[in-house]
Amino acid sequence: SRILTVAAAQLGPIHQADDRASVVSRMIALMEQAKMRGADFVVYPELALTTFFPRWHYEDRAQADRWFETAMPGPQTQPLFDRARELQIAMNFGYAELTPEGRHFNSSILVDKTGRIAGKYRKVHLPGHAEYDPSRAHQHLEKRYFEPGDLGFPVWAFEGGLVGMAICNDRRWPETYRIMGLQGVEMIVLGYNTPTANGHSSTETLADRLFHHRLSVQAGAYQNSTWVVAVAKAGVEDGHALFGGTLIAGPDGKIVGELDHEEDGLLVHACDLDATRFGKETIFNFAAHRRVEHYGLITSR
Ligand code: CDT
Repeated sequence: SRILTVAAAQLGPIHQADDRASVVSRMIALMEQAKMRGADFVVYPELALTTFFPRWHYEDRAQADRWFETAMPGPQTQPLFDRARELQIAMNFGYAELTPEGRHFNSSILVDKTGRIAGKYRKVHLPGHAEYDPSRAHQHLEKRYFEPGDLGFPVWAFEGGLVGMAICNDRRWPETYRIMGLQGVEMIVLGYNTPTANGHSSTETLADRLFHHRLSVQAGAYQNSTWVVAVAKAGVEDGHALFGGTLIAGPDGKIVGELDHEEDGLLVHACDLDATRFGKETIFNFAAHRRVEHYGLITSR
């Protein structure tokens, strides 16, 4: 067996007034607990350093640039990298990326135990809308503040396994998992910020929304025989609720653990990467069983 002990590090709410230093110190506290519990790899949510700012409409979109990082690590995130290197723990977290060319992405990075950035992913599936929409109970302006990711869905040889990343809404799309599955992925890490209420529906319940979250993650795990580590930013941010549901799904699609609260907290599991072999060599042996001659429509429209 090849064990990668992972700690899903859920963050509770981050309000607009919470500065990066306070968030980084919360992340370091979770990292230290993760290390004490034997974790090799700590996984934080989407946009881990800030409030979920796409809920706020800025007429001048440049005003949203305060939520973006222009360097990684930068002065405020360097302590997180330093502590990870001291503790010899790998990490993944999401952040808003502003490139030197002025491009904006919803990004996620893999940082190895030496503190080196080993991989970067930029969110491909951006939900929501680009203009203020009065018909919605709340705004979800990811299409205003980010452009779609331009790096595809790579996987990396990382901490003894093949690891890939996705971000939030990506988890609802089977293509996300399959592209990584085709590269032999053994663990997908994904962070999310999902509103507790559907901005378009007053009948969809929290239970419905958690069901769709689990359904998506479990199906992706099973159909590609991979571990999936799904980590929430949760709780009520400046009056806006995000659900929890941080969970780890195994390569058979079963949930091995799930958090039941919306605060900062850890879910630790020793994931056997060799447990992905069975599915990959049998029912989901892609080379033996896929029929790509019938799949053309998926990429042509
Ligand atoms: N952050 C993110 O992608 N959230 C979406 C909410 C979609 S509602 C416009 C999600 O799929 O969870």
